[in-house]
Amino acid sequence: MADGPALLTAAVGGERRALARLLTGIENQDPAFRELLPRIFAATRGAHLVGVTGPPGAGKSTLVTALTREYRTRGRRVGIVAVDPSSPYTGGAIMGDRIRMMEHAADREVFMRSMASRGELGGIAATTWLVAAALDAAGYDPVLVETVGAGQAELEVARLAETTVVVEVPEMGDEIQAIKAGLLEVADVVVVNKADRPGAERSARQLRAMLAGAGGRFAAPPPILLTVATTGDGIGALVDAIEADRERARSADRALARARNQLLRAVAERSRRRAEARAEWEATVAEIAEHRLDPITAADRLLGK
Ligand SMILES: Nc1nc2c(ncn2[C@@H]2O[C@H](COP(=O)(O)OP(=O)(O)OP(=O)(O)O)[C@@H](O)[C@H]2O)c(=O)[nH]1
Ligand SMILES: [Mg+2]
Repeated sequence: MADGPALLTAAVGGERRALARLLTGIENQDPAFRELLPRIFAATRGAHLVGVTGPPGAGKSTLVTALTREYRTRGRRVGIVAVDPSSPYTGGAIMGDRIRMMEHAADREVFMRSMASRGELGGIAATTWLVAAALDAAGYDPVLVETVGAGQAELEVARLAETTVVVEVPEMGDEIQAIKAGLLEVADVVVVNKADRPGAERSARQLRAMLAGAGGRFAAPPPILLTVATTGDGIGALVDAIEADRERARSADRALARARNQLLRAVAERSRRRAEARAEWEATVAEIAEHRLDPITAADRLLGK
């Protein structure tokens, strides 16, 4: 990477090709871009960072497209990050996302980025939100991040959003319940999409009961909205709900919780890398396997305590 600062300046100035190159550098965790991170953070303009997550096929991409349309009518420039699902049964989603997003492909005020999740735990969450920060610096607001809420890594991505929209659909099978419960914990707004299908109202009632049963975890239970992403029904109200959450997301306690999560992720990831890079890593692993050393003492030793 020749001139990072110049690239950042160009990206912030609105050059789409510069922005694309910047995002690639961030995504690849290119060491040259490491130095740029403080500048990128300093250049952010306070965009609303919105996560859209939910089970495979719930209509997240269609919903993001519809949200983009609505935000555009409100005069907003929209950044989109789609974290490609790594699970095999959603393998067709990359193509699907591209096709749906073609509606906005010619719109200069919309910037879309697809990211490979590569199944690498820990790295994705941090990288995704750095890409979102770069889109913020380039003047996009909101930045919408789509992830499949299927695994721990994806849940971490959702947790790092300012406002997390959890997308459900009517009449989901029982096997989805576990995912649903895990996802609901990170929801600021809940959407029952595909409300043109039977059972949408009933699903909304069930979700309301689940959220009420969660006890004191929520200051106030998240709103539950019905949408039909394919027709745009309910999308205006959804944008209103997301906008209403923007201020709440910036209250001191939520902002601190989010920052604490970001820092925890970064510390965990960096100490893991540092430990793994030590020459005695493999020998230490063998010592633990042979019960000559316990893992806690080993970790202290590797991290230089
Ligand atoms: N009937 C109906 N179909 C919908 C609605 N929203 C999306 N769909 C359809 O549901 C299918 C999946 O939509 P996607 O937007 O690709 O879903 P997704 O959650 O992004 O899927 P993955 O990224 O693969 O997890 C597509 O065939 C959509 O046309 C809706 O409100 N009603
Ligand atoms: Mg999708």
